Amino acid sequence: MRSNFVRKKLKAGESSVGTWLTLSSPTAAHLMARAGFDWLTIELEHTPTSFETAAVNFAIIGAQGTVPLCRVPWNTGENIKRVLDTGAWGIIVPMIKSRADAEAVVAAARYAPLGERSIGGQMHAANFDTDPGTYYSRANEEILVILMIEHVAAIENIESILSVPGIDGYFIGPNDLHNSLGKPPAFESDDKDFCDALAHVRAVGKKLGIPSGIHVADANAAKRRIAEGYQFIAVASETGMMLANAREITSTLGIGSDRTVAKY
Ligand code: 3PY
Ligand code: MG
Repeated sequence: MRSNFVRKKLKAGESSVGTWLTLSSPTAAHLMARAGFDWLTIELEHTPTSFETAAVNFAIIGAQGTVPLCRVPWNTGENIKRVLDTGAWGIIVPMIKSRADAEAVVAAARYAPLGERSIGGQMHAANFDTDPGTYYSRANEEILVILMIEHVAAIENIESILSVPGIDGYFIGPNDLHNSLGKPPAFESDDKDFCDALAHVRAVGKKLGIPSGIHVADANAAKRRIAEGYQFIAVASETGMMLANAREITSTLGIGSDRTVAKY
């Protein structure tokens, strides 16, 4: 059975960098899987991508030696089960606000005795290049489970959330976190409430030994966050990279307009 080197890196205290795939495109997934990122996350929360396309992309990404992850549309057992059973090597679950939310993630993502994931499927084992029996016995040690911290309620409940057994890390959603603090959405800011929230989560995560992650806008921001000790770094998205480069070309040529280009 293949091994999830991203999970191992996080456990070893190392950093790991990836990006979001927001296009519903196996071609884009294939090409991005050769770009050198450790992992790629198929984004299902804010895109039209179907479970079927996601499954194709998990296989394509895994075949290139890159770890296929998925941000599920919402924290439900059905979402988590379907993406793991069709070959994702890990999940990123949005809007965790309470210990009960975190426990529900673990129940859906881990097989007994840690959780109550249901037995079934073929593509999970195929993507790990093994047979289903081996997958069932080893999946709890290979599947990466990341909780998104992106709401003030999560900041308040962070200690009880991060102490749930079976989670591998947390990942800050800076845009939603700003929004939930009543500020304009942004990847970064000097806003005191935002910075205090991040510092509090970092301190609790460190105390509990839970790796930290965050979404950033570009490579320089990734370097800064890694230097601060963040380990699981998502840099923008393939769409953000494509549009930023396109806008650089059009602005150099003096054409087009300066409409904001979304980073993810
Ligand atoms: C956010 O910034 O809210 C995110 O969800 C990033 O992935
Ligand atoms: Mg978000």
